[in-house]
Amino acid sequence: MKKLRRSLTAVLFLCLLLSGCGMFDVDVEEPAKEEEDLIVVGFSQVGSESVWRTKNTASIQEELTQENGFFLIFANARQKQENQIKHIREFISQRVDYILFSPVTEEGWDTVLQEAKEAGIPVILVDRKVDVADSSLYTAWIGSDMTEEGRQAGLWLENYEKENQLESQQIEIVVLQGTEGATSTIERTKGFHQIADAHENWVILEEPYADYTTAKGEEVMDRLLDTYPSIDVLISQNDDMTFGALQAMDDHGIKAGVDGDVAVVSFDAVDEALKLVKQGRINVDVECNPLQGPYIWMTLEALERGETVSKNIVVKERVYDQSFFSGR
Ligand code: GYE
Repeated sequence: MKKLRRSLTAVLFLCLLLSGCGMFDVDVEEPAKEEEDLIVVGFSQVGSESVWRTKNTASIQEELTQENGFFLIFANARQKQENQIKHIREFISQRVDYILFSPVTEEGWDTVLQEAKEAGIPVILVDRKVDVADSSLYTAWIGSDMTEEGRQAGLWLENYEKENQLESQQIEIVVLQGTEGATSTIERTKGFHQIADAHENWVILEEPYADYTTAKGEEVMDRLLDTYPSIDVLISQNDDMTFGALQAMDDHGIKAGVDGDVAVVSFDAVDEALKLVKQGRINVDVECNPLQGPYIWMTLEALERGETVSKNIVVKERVYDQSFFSGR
């Protein structure tokens, strides 16, 4: 591993030399001690599709700093798997110490992860998972229990139904799913169905994908409102899609939230959305904790000490509805 770091240092110094900076001050043979000791991490992030994602990126960048002993190479995949495969191959040829990545979708990683394994580079998955035949292709996954998040959404609706004595009525639901094939989408849908399927009076009208973006959320919700005249509940798998859906409801003259026409269940619980929960525009927001940087740091440090780490490292989270703000 030291060798890998030394070669990165050499590359860095070569860059300095080529760019003409400090040409006569730099001794390539004896690189600065601190740089030699940095742990080199290549990180391929899904994209910048949501507020959650921006916070997640910031959390990782804040922890994997040079002061903390890391050299982070950040790459934005712009929601495309082909970009991530390219990034991983670049990290392999740069001979990084670790590859960190949040896979945009679960399938199609066997070949490139096998290449990383053959190069002896440990892979740490962040947030989303991969569906591979051989689980030794990655060292650990750090993220949320998103099936539980989906279940929490269902349990909230169960309770809402009871409180409002709606058990004997038909409840018409639309679900805005995130990115097709992404772990967060698959698991939130699965968890919600575990509860929903036990209620005969819950009718899921449609579950279209809206890619976790505000623009898509608005476009898809607009169509759903044109198609279905009596939607009772919106389950929106992230806050950004919810922001778009709220706009679409405003445009249709439909009141969302507490005491509105459509009850709104959202996921992520970013600050901007929690303000809307407080105002009653969103009924409930199931938290997905984006602050994974400290967990990643601890995992990398443990691996550096030669320790074995857990295969699955799950971050803690909670559910926010109005009772959180009224202090009940
Ligand atoms: O909920 C959404 C993001 O995979 C948990 O991806 C993540 C999801 C998150 O774009 O906002």
